Amino acid sequence: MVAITEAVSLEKQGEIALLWIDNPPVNALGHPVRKGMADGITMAMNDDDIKAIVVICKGRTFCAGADIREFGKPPLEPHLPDVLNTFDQCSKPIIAAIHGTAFGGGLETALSSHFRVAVPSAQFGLPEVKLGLLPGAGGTQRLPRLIGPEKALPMVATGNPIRADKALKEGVIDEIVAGDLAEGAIAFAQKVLAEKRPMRRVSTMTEKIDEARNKPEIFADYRKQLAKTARGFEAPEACVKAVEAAVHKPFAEGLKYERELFQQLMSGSQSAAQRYYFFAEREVAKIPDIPKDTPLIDIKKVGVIGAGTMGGGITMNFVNAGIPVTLVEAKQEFLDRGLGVIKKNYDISASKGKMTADDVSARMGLIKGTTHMEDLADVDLVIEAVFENMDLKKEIFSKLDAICKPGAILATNTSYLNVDEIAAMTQRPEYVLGLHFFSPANVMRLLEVVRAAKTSIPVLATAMAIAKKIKKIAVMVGVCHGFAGNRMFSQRRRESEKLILEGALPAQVDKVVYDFGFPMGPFQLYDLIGNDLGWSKETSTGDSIRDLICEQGRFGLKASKGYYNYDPGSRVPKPAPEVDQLIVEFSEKKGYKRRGISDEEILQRCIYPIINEGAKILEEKIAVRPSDLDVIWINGYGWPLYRGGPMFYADLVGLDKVLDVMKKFQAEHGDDFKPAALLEKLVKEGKKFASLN
Ligand code: T1G
Repeated sequence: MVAITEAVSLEKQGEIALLWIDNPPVNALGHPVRKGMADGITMAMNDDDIKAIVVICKGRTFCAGADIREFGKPPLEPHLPDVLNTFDQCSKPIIAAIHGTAFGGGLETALSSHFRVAVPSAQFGLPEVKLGLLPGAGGTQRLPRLIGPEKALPMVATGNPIRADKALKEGVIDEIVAGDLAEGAIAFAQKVLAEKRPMRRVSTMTEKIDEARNKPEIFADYRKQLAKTARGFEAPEACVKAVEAAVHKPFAEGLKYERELFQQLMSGSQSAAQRYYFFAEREVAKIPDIPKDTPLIDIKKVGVIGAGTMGGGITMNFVNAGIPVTLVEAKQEFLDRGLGVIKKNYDISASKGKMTADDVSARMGLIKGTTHMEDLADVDLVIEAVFENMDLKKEIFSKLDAICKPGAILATNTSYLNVDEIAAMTQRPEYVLGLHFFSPANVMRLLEVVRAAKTSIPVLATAMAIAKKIKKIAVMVGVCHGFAGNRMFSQRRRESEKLILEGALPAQVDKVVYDFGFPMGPFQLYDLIGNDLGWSKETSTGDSIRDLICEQGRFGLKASKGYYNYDPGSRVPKPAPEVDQLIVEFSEKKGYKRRGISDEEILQRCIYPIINEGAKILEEKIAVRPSDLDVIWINGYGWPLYRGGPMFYADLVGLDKVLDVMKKFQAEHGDDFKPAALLEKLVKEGKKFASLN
């Protein structure tokens, strides 16, 4: 074994050379790897004893892509496209031997090789588009040549990976290797030599792209699909353009065009935001005072109290991960209804082919329904998901403390309430915390782990670990009204409701927020959530727009009318002039002189208070770092990924501008806009929120 660089070595086994890449944790194609690959191929080319080359990686995976940490820094030669052209032009067959995740530049390395073999568990993907980029080392030109543009388009423009069996079927790889990968790859290389197989340079393949040349509908149809799923994102369209170029341009020109598109995206704010988010999503798991090796509590059985929307969704998360759940409801009829909803959800997934009927029965078999809280005596974790009523929660936690075994973790799913007060109802406050799931709990990936004053380190570490097991993105937050996400959300709610009193109407506010990149505007969202959440006929005063529309039964989508009207069964909001009229009359009755409000003011009043509240949350140490708040807003509230989250966006706008606007609004609209001390401090010091990450 000869070391070529610190990350690459060459091993000779007879006439086969193995080019080993060893760059933990994911064999990213950083400079030492690129240089080692280039020099290794040159060495193998110059060694007459070597007849074929196997490129293979140590550790957990084949190259998982370019080293994202190098982006934004001056690129060091050799550049990956040049290295891969060396692979392509090599006169000796190169076999890529793949395990783990051949992603991005890793898959491009494999595509530049002449043959590809893989273990059954390997995955293949081009996730650059998720970073706001596109494959920049020939992937958009080689993949369509290998499998055709129709199959290449979704891989390039969505970034979703495929498994080895599908890769074999579509022709991405030549063989699946059972047993040891290195041995299998060597055997394959020997077969190639023995059979004198012709070199298969993907760059020279034309059959699949020739077939597509007279089918413009391939790209037209795909663009129609993208318009719905990738609204506002720049990278997916660039991906389509690059794949289209593979069909219409010679390889060298296509490479050049791909490089141009790559550099345009790399220099744009969307890719900066999406690359930032990639690391932000991983940072949330790193909590300064929780050591990585903190001993965890083994969660073998879970209890959920409440079989409503939240309790049912929470239950599904755990049984999906193979963890049995005891689901408690006060009355059998509510329990039966809750179990019925869970079963229906699984049946829908099965009807879509996402799981088999056996999967459905296996998961339902993991749920034990009961109306006796005593049945929670043997669970390791209980999650209370009952109505948002503090007295009820306190009563439940007092009972749980007596029923559950010592060492069982007791969690509340409350969205707002004080977890310290709930913990005080038990003799085990160190085992009490909040697990705030977002609705629908079996779909939304965000989970706020609410750290109460006395919650212990092992309990917190266990919560973060179990969250990962049930495929949630867990963000640690502290105790305050609404923790982090909802506390920031309430700022936008207040402003949206004030704006329609001052002169705007729901449709204008919603369009501004929708055009910014949210999946829907505030008023359409309220209709979706339900305008009657927390409202009751008995206590309604008729002194707010919300009260007035609820008194008319305009509860929202579920009533086919809210701020908007809805056709039965449709979620598409239709204008409700009667509501607009109600808004105008009510605001004038309250003495508002309605005025035209600019889209810019609407956007700033819906976004900047969110940023300002985020600054306060950081001051109070309710959140660990600004990027955690961005992860919360992207995963819990639909903040557009290509804008990086409220704190990233604030840095992009300029904190000095945000501060100036907040002060202007404070003068015009009062102390709701009083700038956070942290915002003032950062502006004074000429720093960004990023300096706190
Ligand atoms: N560059 C740098 N670091 C990376 C990395 C990468 N590409 N991928 C992962 N890491 C770090 C990550 O930050 C974490 O670090 C550790 O590795 C484990 O990652 C030219 C331009 C491979 C499926 O987008 O999808 O190629 O927190 O926690 O859950 O066309 O990482 O431990 O310090 O995610 O097992 C394209 C991104 C790049 C793949 C493993 N490639 N990575 O998941 O572990 S652009 C990607 C992943 C490109 C070319 C273009 C996942 C994974 P730390 P992890 P995991």
